[in-house]
Amino acid sequence: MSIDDEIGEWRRTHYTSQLDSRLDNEHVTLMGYIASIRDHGNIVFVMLADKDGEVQLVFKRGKEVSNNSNSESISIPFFKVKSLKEHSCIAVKGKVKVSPNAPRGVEVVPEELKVLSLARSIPPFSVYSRTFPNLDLRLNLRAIDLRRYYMRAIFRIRHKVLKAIREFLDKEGFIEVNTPKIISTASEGGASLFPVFYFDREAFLAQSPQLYKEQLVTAFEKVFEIAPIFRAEPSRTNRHLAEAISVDIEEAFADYKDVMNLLERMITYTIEYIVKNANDELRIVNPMLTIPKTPFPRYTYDELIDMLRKNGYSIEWGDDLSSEHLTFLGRVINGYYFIVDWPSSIRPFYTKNNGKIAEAFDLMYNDLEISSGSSRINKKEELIERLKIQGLRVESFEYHLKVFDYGMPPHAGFGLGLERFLMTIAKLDNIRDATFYPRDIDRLIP
Ligand code: AMO
Repeated sequence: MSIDDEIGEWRRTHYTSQLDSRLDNEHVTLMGYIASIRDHGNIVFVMLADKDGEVQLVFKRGKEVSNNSNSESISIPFFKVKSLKEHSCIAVKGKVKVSPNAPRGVEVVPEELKVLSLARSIPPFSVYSRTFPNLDLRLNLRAIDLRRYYMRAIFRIRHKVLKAIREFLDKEGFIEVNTPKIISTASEGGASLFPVFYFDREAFLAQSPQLYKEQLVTAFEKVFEIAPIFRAEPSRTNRHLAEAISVDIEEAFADYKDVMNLLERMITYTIEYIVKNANDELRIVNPMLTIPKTPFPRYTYDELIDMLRKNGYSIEWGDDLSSEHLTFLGRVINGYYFIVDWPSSIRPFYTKNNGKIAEAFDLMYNDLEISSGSSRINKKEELIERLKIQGLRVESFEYHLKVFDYGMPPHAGFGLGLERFLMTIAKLDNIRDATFYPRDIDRLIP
């Protein structure tokens, strides 16, 4: 038989984070889930967690009979306390007591208890466990996995990172836009597209907002979008998702050096914001986070090719850097750094170049690429030429090319992978922990 209660007229008076010694002897109503239970027979300690923190509840046997005149008496049948399981959702009305030994310096002695949802199963990890190696098991129970304080800290940092980025770009005069995610043509080359049925036609999920954000600079000059990008990445790595969040910006009357400076300032602004405003979370995930020094080092592609060759790697000019190359570079160069002036043949068709070298950059953190960007081609004929060189069908891009007939300003921009940036801030080994339900070649459910 279920003992679940209804919330009824009860409403929370405080979050656990608001409880302190100034509330000694006050009556409070708390709600949340049970983080842990220590049962000592006649006394049961329950840690009640809510979105911001936790507090200890002390249930004592023997004070459970009430229903008479004494309103101070406690009316909780002890079998109800004994039936509690971790993760159950409860509400209590009770009295705050100063208790120097309790985790918050206060505890709460409940006088009434509602079991709003009694847990039927207990996950195989505690909310206090920092790591739990079986990722599949965690992902199958992801909503509950996020109750772990470690995961909660990551997601709270994620929220603050987004807040800081929006704040920064707003101050810089950018406006936030949204562009279609169902599209007719590739923007980043054809290989990694997800096809979808679109009424009676074939369409694709957007790999990036690239062409649309370029078009938007004609009217707004400075735009940004924070939205999903879709990549049919068949590889199983710790840094690729099939659905990721990209922070995209595009700016008119600017080149790649301008947007590199902007990106560098955006990174440091965000990290400074996190260092100042996410103390509790950093203590759990990355207490050593420091604000990186600027300017970030800039290496040309040529310099790195030389460095790789001198260290025994065989690489032809024009080859992309492989994960093996990046692993080596990440060991030699630490923290954030730019790789600039790439061969144009390995950059997307819209990248401005002199025929050989592209005005393009990647922002790296050790061996991890977290952003890439470039100056863009703003002349129609040049863009048509690049489409042909890269073997793309010019007709498929007519809708985009025609915008260039009406005065397209010089412009530049970048895309920053939110989950990858979060990996650097929260020191994550696996990108899957930077997102709720990672989509990859093996995972479509939940
Ligand atoms: P690019 O393809 O390099 O550039 O993507 C930009 C950034 O997005 C992130 N990213 C990913 N993150 C997780 N999983 C993936 N599969 C994945 N793919 C990309 C990376 C990467 O640096 N249109 C250009 C950007 C621009 O020039 O404005 C673009 O999409 O952090």
